[in-house]
Amino acid sequence: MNKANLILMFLLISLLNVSCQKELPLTTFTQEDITIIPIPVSTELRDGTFRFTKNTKFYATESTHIQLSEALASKFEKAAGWKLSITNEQPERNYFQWKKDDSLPEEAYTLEVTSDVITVAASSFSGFLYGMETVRQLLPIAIESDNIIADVAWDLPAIYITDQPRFKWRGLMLDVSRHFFQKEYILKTIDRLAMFKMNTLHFHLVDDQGWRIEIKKYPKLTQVGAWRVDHEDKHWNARPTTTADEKGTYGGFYTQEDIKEIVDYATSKGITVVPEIEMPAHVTSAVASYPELSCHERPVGVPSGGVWPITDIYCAGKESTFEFLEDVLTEVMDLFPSKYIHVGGDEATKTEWKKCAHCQERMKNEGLANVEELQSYFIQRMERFISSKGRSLIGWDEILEGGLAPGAAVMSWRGFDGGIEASADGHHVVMTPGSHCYFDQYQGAQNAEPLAIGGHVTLSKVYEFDPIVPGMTAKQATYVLGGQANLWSEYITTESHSEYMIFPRLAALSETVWSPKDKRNWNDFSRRVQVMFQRFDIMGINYAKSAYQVSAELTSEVTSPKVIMDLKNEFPGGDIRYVLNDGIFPSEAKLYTAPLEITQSTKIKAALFQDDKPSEVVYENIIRFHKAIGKKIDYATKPHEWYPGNDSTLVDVLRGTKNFHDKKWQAWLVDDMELTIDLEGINKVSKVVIGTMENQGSGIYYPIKLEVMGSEDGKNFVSVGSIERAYKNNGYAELKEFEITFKEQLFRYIKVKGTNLGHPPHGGDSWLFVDEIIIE
Ligand code: TNX
Repeated sequence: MNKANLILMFLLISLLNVSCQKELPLTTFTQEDITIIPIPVSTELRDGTFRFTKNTKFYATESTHIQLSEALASKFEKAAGWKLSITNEQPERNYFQWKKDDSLPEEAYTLEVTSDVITVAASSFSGFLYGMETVRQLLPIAIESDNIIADVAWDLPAIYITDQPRFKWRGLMLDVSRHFFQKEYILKTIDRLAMFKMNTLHFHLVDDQGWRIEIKKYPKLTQVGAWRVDHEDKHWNARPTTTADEKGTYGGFYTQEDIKEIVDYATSKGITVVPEIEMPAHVTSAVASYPELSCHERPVGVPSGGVWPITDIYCAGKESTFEFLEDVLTEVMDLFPSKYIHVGGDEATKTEWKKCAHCQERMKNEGLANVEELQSYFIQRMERFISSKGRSLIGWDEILEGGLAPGAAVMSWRGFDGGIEASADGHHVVMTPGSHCYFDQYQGAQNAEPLAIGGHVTLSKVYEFDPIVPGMTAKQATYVLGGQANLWSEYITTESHSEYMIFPRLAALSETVWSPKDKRNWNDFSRRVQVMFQRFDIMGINYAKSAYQVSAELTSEVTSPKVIMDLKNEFPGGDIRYVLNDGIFPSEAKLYTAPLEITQSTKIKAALFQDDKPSEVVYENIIRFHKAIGKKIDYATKPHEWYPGNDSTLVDVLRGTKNFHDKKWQAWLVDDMELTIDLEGINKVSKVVIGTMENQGSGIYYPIKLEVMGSEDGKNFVSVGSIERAYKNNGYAELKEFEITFKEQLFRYIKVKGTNLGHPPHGGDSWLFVDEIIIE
């Protein structure tokens, strides 16, 4: 090939190259495209577009800025295949820069994007980090990809954002005791917390079922206390008690090296790790390791499942207990630089303290009137130790009982009350009420969700959370540090299940603790979080889609019997379609536009449709009309005052759910149920169905006997059938219909007797729950 030909070929190849790298048009952005979560304080969309190309540079001179530049550059390396350069000389055009602005508060940032330059300004590391996280969320979702994605316009809108958090404690608690989670998962979760501008990981390292942190001075805590007999195949509350001589094989713990790695990594993501070392209760794992820490000093096994009440607690009398705890906390404080050290303090049943000579002597010497004051002595003593090391104690709201040490902070979990009380007394408070912040509870209909502990904390419920409670004074509000979600892990055995419980609820929580209250808007959040779902998809996060589940709100009228059925899902404006009775689903499904009026027994199937396809979980129900609807019930034994229902609860067509607080149930505690229904006329009767529930973890048991009797005059009854069912251990929440059928007879009155188990074999009282008595 001669020289001229060579040049020609070279030219041709360059031309080809240029045409392959076809220029994508610059994206034009609208307000709709801005979907940042948590929503910033102010956002001003401007004209213009910044485009990242393989030549875009980061201009960074300080080490923290270089570190953050590298973090974003590595995302581009994975998703775009570019190695963006970081330079300490100001480039001429198309670059990303960091500006120190000491006038901005801690954690605040401003972000200015022009078509040429991206500028993040802040006064602290966290501020710069959050500015970068906002840039990340303004970039196409492809930025989350670990594989190169072609033909992406890596564009950002020209924009000006000012932003800062509403609260300074924005937390998530991970319980790694009930189930152990690998270090790698903790690191991954830290990343995801930072993405939502959360800044606290509360690390629940100690509980009855496992001690999870290496303590050099007490090696048995992890040799013994980190391992339990593997009963993972059984429901948490149906696991047998283990003894001290059984070998534990389920568990794990973090070495001190692991902990350092976690803390360092968290620091690089603006996250403080607050360790929780429980005391005086929730410590069976420690007592199993060193029995002398308890009052009774008997060897015990590390429990494999639920323990209730919790009586194997630390002895508050012996000095050696306090020496042990001070040693443990010294090692813990060396590892965790956090201001706050969490000492638990919850759910101590103090029966041993009442019997223990050491505890009694302590009470006498210290002038303590009762065991509650002894708990207060315990916590106050730990508070003095912790504050002598320049740190502050935080504990669950039980630490308020019997008086609280002045410098201590309170985590309010039994509702908001503990936090209200503590803030009135000048204590700092973190709000974590079960009603809004317990991510171990169901986020959708119980029958459509993986097994959880109970309760309902839906996405929109989390979104309603506010750490400042109406009625708090302005002064009290200043003591509220912020809010936190707690993920207890009794029922969470895998990382993917843990993700399912955290996401998307964490997104909702982040907005409640970061964004100004007046920016909160459920409809707008619904739109933004659904874009976030696409990001989660690319990130491989197993998030819950429960907000797409269709549920029905049913009301009934019993006089001229009808049921009004209102179908909905959590996000507004959904395309819900349904079929009734023998309609074929989904092909014959009709668009739902208004509540349905149902006047006879009806089957229904409904779901949310997206692109003409129903979502995975289909709502199904059978509304069953029967002869007793609205009829008068004469109760020989009244239901308990906590579940009184009303005159027609048992004959209103409406069925209860596994959420036993749903007001569709009547319940009897220890007492039997006995009632008579007046059909107000002679009827042909051949079947009686009694709807019940079992949830042994919550003390609810099936009846051990049901008997049905009929009468024409209300005086002379004949027995038509009965069912006996002996108590059986059952770890699950279940709904069951007991059906008694008999040869058709003429009756006006139907008497139903349900025999309560009374007292379950392992002690306590039992509830008998009934939602409907169907007569056919
Ligand atoms: C109560 S919240 C506990 C935990 C359980 C949780 C289950 C708190 C301070 N104590 O030990 O795991 O309920 O929701």
